Amino acid sequence: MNDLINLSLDQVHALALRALTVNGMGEDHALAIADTITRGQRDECHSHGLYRVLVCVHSLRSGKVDPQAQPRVSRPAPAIVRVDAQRGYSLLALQTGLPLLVEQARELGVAALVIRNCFHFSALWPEVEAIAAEGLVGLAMTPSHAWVAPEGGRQGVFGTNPLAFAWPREGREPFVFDFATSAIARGDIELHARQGKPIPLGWGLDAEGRPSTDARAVLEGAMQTFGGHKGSALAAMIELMAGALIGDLTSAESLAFDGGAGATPLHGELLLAFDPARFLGSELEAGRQRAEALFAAITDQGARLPSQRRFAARQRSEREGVWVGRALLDDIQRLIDH
Ligand code: NDP
Ligand code: PYC
Repeated sequence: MNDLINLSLDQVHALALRALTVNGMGEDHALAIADTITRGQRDECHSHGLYRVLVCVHSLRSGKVDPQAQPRVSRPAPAIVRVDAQRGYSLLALQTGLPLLVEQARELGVAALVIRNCFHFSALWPEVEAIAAEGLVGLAMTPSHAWVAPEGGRQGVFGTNPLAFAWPREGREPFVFDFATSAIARGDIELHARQGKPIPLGWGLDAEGRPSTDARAVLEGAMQTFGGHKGSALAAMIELMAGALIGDLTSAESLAFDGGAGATPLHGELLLAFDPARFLGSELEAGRQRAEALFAAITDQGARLPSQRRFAARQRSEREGVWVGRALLDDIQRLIDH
């Protein structure tokens, strides 16, 4: 039986930090990663919370990641901030680039942050929420490994390619969505496989291309896109925008680089920031009110906004801590001990 253990957010952070640093991750990277993992666990995003410690440490031990890499900034055009992560994890590069992105978006109205050459494991909502916290509209996307078949096909071409968006709101949480363009994040299928649970039809195909509810069979076969051809087209767009356009690896190239190591994908990320004040000028307040009318039209009929579940989990976790399965804690402890 997988008992649940209650941990405070400080305990989650300390555990992640320890597991990363004893396995050789540089202090600055480990802190940035532990922060993001703690946020994921806090918001009950289980596929991108403490579970990711296992993947990050496995990636470190594979020797592919540079645990001390220091990001390098360049400015290929006024609206483009580029940060080369130098084959380190993405989050230090993000920390370096975000203030520059915000500055350029305020100056020009629109700006792009291009992160290249990074190992990327994390959910994108913390990244677009950070943009919205500056009063800007944010959009982020990234490839991963080619695990996802195009609609009508049966072999992985696309990554699970998340797309996240945030719209700032006065005095309240932003409007945020963040989802994989596959039917579900791969991390969620991995969690089902760890717990021996079946998955719903529509998430993936087995190695023979047959729809399957067996999580392990799908991990060895191919995942499916969400919304059929629509998710397939969005996944292709992300390969183009956050791969070919920014001069970094596609999901197929990332998987080839991995060469069976099972490490975190290596590729790039594209983040865009839009300044409503620049778009709207004297009409800024009217624009805000029109957005609020849209949100009210959704919630007034009982539908919920994306991220509402997450924000509620955040409040609960800050009050009561989080519940983590003993099996996961034992696996993390083993990575600390050996
Ligand atoms: P989900 O399908 O669980 O959720 C996607 C989004 O839909 C969330 O914003 C969620 O809000 C919202 N949502 C869910 N149900 C409803 C509803 N009934 N009404 C309104 N909104 C709803 O996510 P995925 O499995 O697709 O992705 C999970 C995470 O995995 C993401 O954070 C993503 O960034 C990450 N990921 C990262 C990858 C990487 O390469 N770095 C690759 C793939 C995924 P809420 O959270 O409040 O439920
Ligand atoms: O859950 O699909 C996923 C994922 C890929 C890379 C990081 N998370």
